[in-house]
Amino acid sequence: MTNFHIRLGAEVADALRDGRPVVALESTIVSHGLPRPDNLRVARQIERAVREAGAVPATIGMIGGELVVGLDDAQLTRLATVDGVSKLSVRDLAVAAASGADGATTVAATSAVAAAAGIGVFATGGLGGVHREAAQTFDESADLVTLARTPIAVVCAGVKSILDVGATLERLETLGVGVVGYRTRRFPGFYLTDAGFDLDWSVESPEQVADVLAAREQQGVHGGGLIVANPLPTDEQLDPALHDRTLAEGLARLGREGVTGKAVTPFLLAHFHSATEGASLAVNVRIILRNADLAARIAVAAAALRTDAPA
Ligand code: PSU
Ligand code: MN
Repeated sequence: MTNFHIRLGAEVADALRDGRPVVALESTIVSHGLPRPDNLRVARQIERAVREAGAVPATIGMIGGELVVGLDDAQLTRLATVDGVSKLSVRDLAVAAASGADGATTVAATSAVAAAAGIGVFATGGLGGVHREAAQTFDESADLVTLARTPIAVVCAGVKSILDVGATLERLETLGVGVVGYRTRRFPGFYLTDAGFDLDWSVESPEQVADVLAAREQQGVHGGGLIVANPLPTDEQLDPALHDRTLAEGLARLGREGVTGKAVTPFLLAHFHSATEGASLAVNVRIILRNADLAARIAVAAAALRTDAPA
């Protein structure tokens, strides 16, 4: 293969051409973040949530070396069910393409590809961030530095407590990535409503997020990403005692089993899913569906602003 251009799914291509709302979705949560067989069912549910809120879903991944924005159902099924799907960050995209690989894109890779394709809003569950022990291991997700240079709004429920949340927020500040709480001034902790840190800014509506994006573009000063942190309501979070117990066990297993590098995040997520007997999975699914809905409403508001704008 020598044509390595990004392929747009037909529906996504039409929507982008017509200026209709599109929401990017990542595929690493499907291949590496959620257990089979729930992963495929959930991947389809996420796309449905985007549609129900009025936008076109564009799940991003690599099929046989081709980067696809708007995977069709057969391609989504392939990434959810075939063994040997690679986890692709930004640096892997070209090598994987030249190797003809099947791959799932992380938040970093999805953001970069979505922005390159002209998509401005992205929904996921949780971002990668600074790992605990990062002072020794230097393990910090490429999600952070990629968002520093990628003009996209990412709707997420913060970062998981498997990470060092405080250090992640400090790095986001250093890197110049905007962070706003959606109807909150507290940063969410994915499974938990509140990770224990204050935010400087909150927004109250999808329209207000669309205004932030319009302001960024018109000012032409800041080209980086915006994190829209959307917490679960407290009555829907994972039981905090169960959460703390499971986390302590998972971190101990990491050390005992010598897990490092890009295997760390999938390992801890799988530990949560099995150790909580599905409770964390149910919470994870609620988070993603809520984020998909909010991202779609932001994309709708942003498209309306573009239409209303004087030429
Ligand atoms: N956080 C989650 N679920 C996930 C991930 C993060 O709650 O599945 C995935 C995302 O694709 C994210 C990646 O971009 O893990 C981060 O991995 P790493 O820490 O190796 O950068
Ligand atoms: Mn890492």
